[in-house]
Amino acid sequence: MVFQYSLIASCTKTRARAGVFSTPHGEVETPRFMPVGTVGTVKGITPAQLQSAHAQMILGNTYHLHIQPGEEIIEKAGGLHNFMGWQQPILTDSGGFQVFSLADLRQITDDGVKFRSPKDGRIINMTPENSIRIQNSLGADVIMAFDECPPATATKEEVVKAVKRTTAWLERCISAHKKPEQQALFGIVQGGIYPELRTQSAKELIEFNLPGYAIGGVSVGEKPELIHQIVQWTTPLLPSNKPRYLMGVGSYKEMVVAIASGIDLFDCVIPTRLGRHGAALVQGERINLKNAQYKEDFTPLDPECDCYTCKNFTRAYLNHLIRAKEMLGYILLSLHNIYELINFTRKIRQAIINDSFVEEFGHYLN
Ligand code: PRF
Ligand code: ZN
Repeated sequence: MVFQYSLIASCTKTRARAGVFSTPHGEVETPRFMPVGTVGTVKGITPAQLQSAHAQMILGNTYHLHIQPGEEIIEKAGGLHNFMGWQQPILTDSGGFQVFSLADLRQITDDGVKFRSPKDGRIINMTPENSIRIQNSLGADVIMAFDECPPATATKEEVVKAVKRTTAWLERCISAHKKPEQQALFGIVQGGIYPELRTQSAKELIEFNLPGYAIGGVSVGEKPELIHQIVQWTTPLLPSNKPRYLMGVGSYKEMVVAIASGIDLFDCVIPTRLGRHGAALVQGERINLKNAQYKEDFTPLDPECDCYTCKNFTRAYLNHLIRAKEMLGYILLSLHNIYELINFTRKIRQAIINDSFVEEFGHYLN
């Protein structure tokens, strides 16, 4: 059945679980990291390369795709899958985070968010109805509710307001959603660093019996310990028979802590952003390939990694490409970084199935 979450195995020592989420464009084995393809491309990486990195679901952004090229063009192309040549699952974020973090001159009301387009300066009115209409045109398998994500500096009163708005906006998202059979609408829990507000938000959202739920409003500048507490507090409040998605988180420790609480899905721009800056994730550490120490290092980037980059090229070659500012260098590093984070979640999934999650990954939990 489409949008079904099937449990495959549960860890006996934590709330970690392995599952399969089915979508119209195929299955997503969870827990899993999802690469970010903001403007309809995972920067520098072809769909074939994404497949070779075991990507299953990738992200797109309503905010960016609405500004450029516009959802009309993507709809004419037959939807985002056809437009970008990716026939596996896609999730689009609602813009509810990007308008708050990227747009300037924005004006937030109960109706929605008005902002100036960074492309041509025209005023864009992003509302729950508009976000869902755009996401219906883009045609992703999973679409996200239009939420209000307050910054870490927000006062408690502002977070109270954001929780209220997020629930009211969810109701409007559900009414506006024209394709519930083809596209699963996920709700997003807000509530900042306040357990009682997280509880209220989760309780209000699960009343709508949506096919999946996300935790938003984390990793917005608060301390890592607070991220862990929020996730540990909120995740068990979400239905266990639906996928759970922690938005914008993709560091090793945060993912392990979240998985131990029952999170299934993650996304983060970190692998491609690091790659574009000449850096790689190697056995849990960030290394800068521009460093002189790699000039004559004829070993693979990560000898234990099976990605295309590590199987075919040396650190010396990558060092040369980055120093020469050759685009292949950034591409090969991005590809490795994506492979690395997806593979990290694949290894965790296998450990959950073997019931060795705590033995293998428990050191991240301290
Ligand atoms: N809401 C939405 N997208 C998001 C977030 C959110 O709170 C976050 C928070 N880190 C990342 N992406 N809609
Ligand atoms: Zn690699």
